[in-house]
Amino acid sequence: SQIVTVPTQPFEGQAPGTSGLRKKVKVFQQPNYAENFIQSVFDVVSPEPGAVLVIGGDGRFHNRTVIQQAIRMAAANGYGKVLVGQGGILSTPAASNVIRKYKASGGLILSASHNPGGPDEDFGIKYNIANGGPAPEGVTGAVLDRTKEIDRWLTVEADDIDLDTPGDVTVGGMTVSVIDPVADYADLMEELFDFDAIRAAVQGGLTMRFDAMSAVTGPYATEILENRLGFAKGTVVNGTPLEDFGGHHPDPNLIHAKDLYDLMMGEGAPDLGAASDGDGDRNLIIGRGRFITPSDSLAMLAANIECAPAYKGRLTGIARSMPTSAAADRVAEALGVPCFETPTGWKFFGNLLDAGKVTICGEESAGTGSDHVREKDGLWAVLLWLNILAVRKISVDALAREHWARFGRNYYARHDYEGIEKTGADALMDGLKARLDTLPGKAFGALVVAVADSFSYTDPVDGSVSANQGIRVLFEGGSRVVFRLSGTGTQGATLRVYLENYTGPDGDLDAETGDMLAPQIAAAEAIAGIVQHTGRTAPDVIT
Ligand code: VG1
Ligand code: CO
Repeated sequence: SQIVTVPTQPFEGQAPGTSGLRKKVKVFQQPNYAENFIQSVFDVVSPEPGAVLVIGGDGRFHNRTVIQQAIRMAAANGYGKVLVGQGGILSTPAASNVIRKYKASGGLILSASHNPGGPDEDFGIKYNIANGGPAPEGVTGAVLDRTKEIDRWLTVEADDIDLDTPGDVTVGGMTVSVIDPVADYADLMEELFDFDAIRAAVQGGLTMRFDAMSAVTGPYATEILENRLGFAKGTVVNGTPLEDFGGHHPDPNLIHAKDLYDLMMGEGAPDLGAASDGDGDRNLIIGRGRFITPSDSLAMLAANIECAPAYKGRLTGIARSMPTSAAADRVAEALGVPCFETPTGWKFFGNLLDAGKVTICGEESAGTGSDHVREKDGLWAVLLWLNILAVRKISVDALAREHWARFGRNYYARHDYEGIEKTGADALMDGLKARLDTLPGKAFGALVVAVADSFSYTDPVDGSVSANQGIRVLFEGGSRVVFRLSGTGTQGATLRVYLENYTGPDGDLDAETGDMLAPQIAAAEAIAGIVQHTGRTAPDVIT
């Protein structure tokens, strides 16, 4: 059918950040704004005629509007087929799976992840490539360049489709299949894990609560945990995806999932408490009376991965982002497999996974995943925990204690200073960079700096270099502080300060994290001048 060319002009600031383009909904609602970005993606990836594109999102406000437009644009840009989740829903890991399973050339994932949703909140668009993973920097850089010169976008004249009815329709000569967003994903989980063992444990009294935070994982968790694994009805709470996530931040941390935390620390807590974020790629794990940091979770899952049928005898390596604690490194060493340290953001794991160099990866920001897809995967992590607990017949707390007694404990926290002035944030980072050479040998309280550098990563598969990925200050004895600016925020700047202190198996393994990190917190302030540059005397969020 007739292709319509719509003239446009570039917008400033369409740089894809750590995980796609994220802005306020109001910014995305400007005429041509989303269209410019989507067209820039299509211009860069220039799909083969007939190529398949996957589209889905976390269901937040503005999701359906952009999906309808993207479908028309895909038809005008030569795609042969679009697979779209019913209701416009696909969790990020489910989208990654659909891309891989149906051999799509790529996908558009509409999400601002853990950021709040609604007319005055956030929206986002991310492009994933044929391996199912986030576009690497070569692609995102080219998309940014294209957004700066774009002068037209392409569409077809066609009505909105009915997103709520499964089946095929035609838009501008292109087929659009509205697919069940849950079934393929749930089937994949059933292939990976020992559902019989988990079901038996549930029959034997294993209990849990899963908080979907009124975001995308509700339907997935209900199908898998309640329908397929037999957990009691009501195990999944906040299970209906809402456009504004009920007015909350769908961020599974101890602040935004406080109800879950309180439940797990109280009398009569279930065995496992878990939550996921807006788009379903993050996970929070809390045992009865025991919070597990994401860095520890990666290490504990890797150490016990043999419990899950799909991973038996095939752990080739572990990868973690640089700010993630070194707990996983000790497991890798014990298991005799390599451990890779990458910059923040899941896109850096893609090559390692494709090359078979690693099987499991994780980030301190509540992201864990494996080579089953090319995104981090919240429910996957929950199911691997359940699989391990069921097979080993052990509690979360006992497993953590056993782990630390063998490997030692990496006390860990992240302090976030959100929505600070960009000038102050840049001055803090620039000041740090300028002083890096002067830091080694200097003492801050009892801590002496061993190494201070700006993290640069050379991808071992394609040799590409990503510089400037955060400032590391490593102290003698193995503790450290890392400074980074967030690449996912939509307002001002966010400073992240990552703190880590290792205690060996013979040390105090059951201390308060805040106490164990006090020297590193004081050193971070002395080294970076956080109060002076941010005007804040305390972080907004501690995770
Ligand atoms: C944050 C996290 C990072 C994660 C990214 C996307 O990025 O630190 O580890 O990969 O969010 O996660 P930044 O640049 O703000 O620190 V998600 O669940 O928002 O897609
Ligand atoms: Co997310």
